[in-house]
Amino acid sequence: MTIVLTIAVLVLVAIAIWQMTKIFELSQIKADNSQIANDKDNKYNGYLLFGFLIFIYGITIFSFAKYSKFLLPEAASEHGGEYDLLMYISFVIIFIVQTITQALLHYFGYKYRGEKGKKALFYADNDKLEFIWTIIPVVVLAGLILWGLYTWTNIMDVNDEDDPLIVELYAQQFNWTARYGGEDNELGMANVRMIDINKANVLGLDESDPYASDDIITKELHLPVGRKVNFRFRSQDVLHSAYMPHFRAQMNCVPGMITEFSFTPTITTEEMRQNPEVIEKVKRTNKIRAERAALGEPNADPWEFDYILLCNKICGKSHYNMQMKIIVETEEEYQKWLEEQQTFGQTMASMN
Ligand SMILES: [Cu+2]
Repeated sequence: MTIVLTIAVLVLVAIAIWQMTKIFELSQIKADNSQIANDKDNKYNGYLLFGFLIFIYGITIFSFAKYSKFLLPEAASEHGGEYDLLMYISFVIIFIVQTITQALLHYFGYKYRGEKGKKALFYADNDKLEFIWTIIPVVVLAGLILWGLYTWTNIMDVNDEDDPLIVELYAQQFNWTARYGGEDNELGMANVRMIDINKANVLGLDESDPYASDDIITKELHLPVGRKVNFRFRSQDVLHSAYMPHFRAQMNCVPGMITEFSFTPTITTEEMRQNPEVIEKVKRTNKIRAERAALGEPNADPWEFDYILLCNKICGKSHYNMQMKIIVETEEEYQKWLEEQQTFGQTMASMN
């Protein structure tokens, strides 16, 4: 409400100033009513150009200083570094080109402003110049694209080398479920048509499939550090997208088909909590939370960093809250946790 009122006041003040200038103009008898820009106008507009240049540089510096802290911490997966490097190099190139071209654009706009008696030079073309400004972007863009394609094929190569852990991520409005292959590391057959809520067969596993009985269904995603994980994604209802920002991983979950993605986690949750950027972020968040607690507002409990799986497709009204905790831990911790979980066979047996 305050924002609406503030905007209304600003608009009214602007209208008032505009009206007053008009009255002032009318009161000047010897006003120059010509619509053609004179040297003074052109010079004035030239300076405004410089003003605008300072504005865009200023807002860039301001954004770097103020918002850099919201960037993700170091990548927690093997391929993440490669991905980040590609992005940062692209950023740097865009930044440099943008800084130089904007300065030139605004400077020449000022330098060649209209002046009485000044005539534009007719200059048809210059092959050498055109060659230079074509070949430089071609080389740079081709380089970026080829490097991007190379990185993309590397990242998207889902194969069974290095004994990967097989995990299914199952999406539905509005939660995630994980399924592990169990002892045999092999997922049992599943289909949404076989979902049987009465028997707690929430993922539609084929009860007659021998691979299914040792599958483990969980509501938390535990991953052993240093082991490759091959994810299979399914969706029950609409398009979802499994987004694991700290691992630089995202894959759409499409009803009626299985999509795949693979990565190797390299940093445990405990180690990531010691990362200086993460410590800073936790500190900032908990400061806000402490303020909320003092005011008796909700969501005020102290927060501890955890990796997270988010839905990154707007899939319905509770989309914003479709998330699952990811815990990266040592092999021993992971095995210990796994042993505490019930297998699908055990769940079924307890239902009968
Ligand atoms: Cu979703």
